[in-house]
Amino acid sequence: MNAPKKVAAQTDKSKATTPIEPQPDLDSMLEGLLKSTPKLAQPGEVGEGQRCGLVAIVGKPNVGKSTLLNALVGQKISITSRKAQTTRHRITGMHTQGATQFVFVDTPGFQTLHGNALNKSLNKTVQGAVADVDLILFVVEAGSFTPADARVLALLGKEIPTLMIANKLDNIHRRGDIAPWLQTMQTKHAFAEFVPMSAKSAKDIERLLAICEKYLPEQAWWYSPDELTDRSEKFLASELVREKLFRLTGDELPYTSTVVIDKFEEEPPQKKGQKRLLRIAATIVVERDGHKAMVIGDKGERIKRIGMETRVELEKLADAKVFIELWVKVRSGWADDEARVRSFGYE
Ligand SMILES: Nc1nc2c(ncn2[C@@H]2O[C@H](COP(=O)(O)OP(=O)(O)OP(=O)(O)O)[C@@H](O)[C@H]2O)c(=O)[nH]1
Ligand SMILES: [Mg+2]
Repeated sequence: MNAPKKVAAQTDKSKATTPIEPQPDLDSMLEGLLKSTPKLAQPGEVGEGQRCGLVAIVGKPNVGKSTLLNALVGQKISITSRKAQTTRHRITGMHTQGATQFVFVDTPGFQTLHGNALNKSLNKTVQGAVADVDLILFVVEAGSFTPADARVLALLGKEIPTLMIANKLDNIHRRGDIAPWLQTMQTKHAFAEFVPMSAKSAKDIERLLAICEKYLPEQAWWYSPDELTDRSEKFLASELVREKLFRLTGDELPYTSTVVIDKFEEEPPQKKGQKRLLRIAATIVVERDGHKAMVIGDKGERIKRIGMETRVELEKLADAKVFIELWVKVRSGWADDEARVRSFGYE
């Protein structure tokens, strides 16, 4: 689904892009960052007017973009796993706080290894997402900058303010090592600011929201303040199945498996006080017979667990009772076949 069109007003970019120089050591640099970030308005304390804008989250696979989106939104709407190439769609997540509505866009990790039809489609999604936004969060792993990161950076124009998010800072044990690295990052692109952080730290997320806020134009909100995503429950259901599949199969299952929802029916509550019921049937599509056996597992244990974990999480997310039935099908070569990639819901 497309993100909403922007309304006329634009950020005052001259104000917004004042660079913050990395300091010789991380602590003083973070202190500098903290001093430079305005406090967010508190709920109910509506300022001079509303602010609203689009913030794209981009980076190579597996740097933590979706983890970051979920933390910024305050609810899990984008699936994550320790495998690269988890996200396959552009996913919009909203966060409304004080007078400001942030509209974040999570994107697939930009692919540089294989040029198959699936990867071409994923890259097109990334390229589409960085055009016409107010701010870009370019995510890398703190202390690392590889050719794959450079290729993502090359997609970004100079005219949109871009923050360098050095994520997974919690993995860096000698913080002092990060300062010289940040210094070299200054030569890679005209970043508006450098934000070393961990997507898993609530404090860092709050700080990042405060930094992002000043780049958003003053304009009316696009969504009601309680909306969290533009994605449907049906979409979230298929994504959750894919997440459990990825997480429960370890490294042996190639990333080219996908999930198709065959049935998604909603029944109203039978009695007062009961929840509505979602009846779902989904097919996991894999490339080989061997993969099918892997997904099913010994005596069907694995597929049962995928279904059970999906149900538990979806029941919470959708506040409904869920019945889910899972099937596995083999469709060899689907990820190389452009028509089939499209028929499975990729752009
Ligand atoms: N230690 C640590 N791990 C993190 C952090 N952020 C994300 N991760 C982990 O990194 C892995 C990848 O996270 P994702 O959010 O799925 O990464 P992604 O960039 O969306 O990946 P793709 O969708 O495949 O491009 C997961 O195992 C996360 O738990 C962080 O700040 N610290
Ligand atoms: Mg992702």
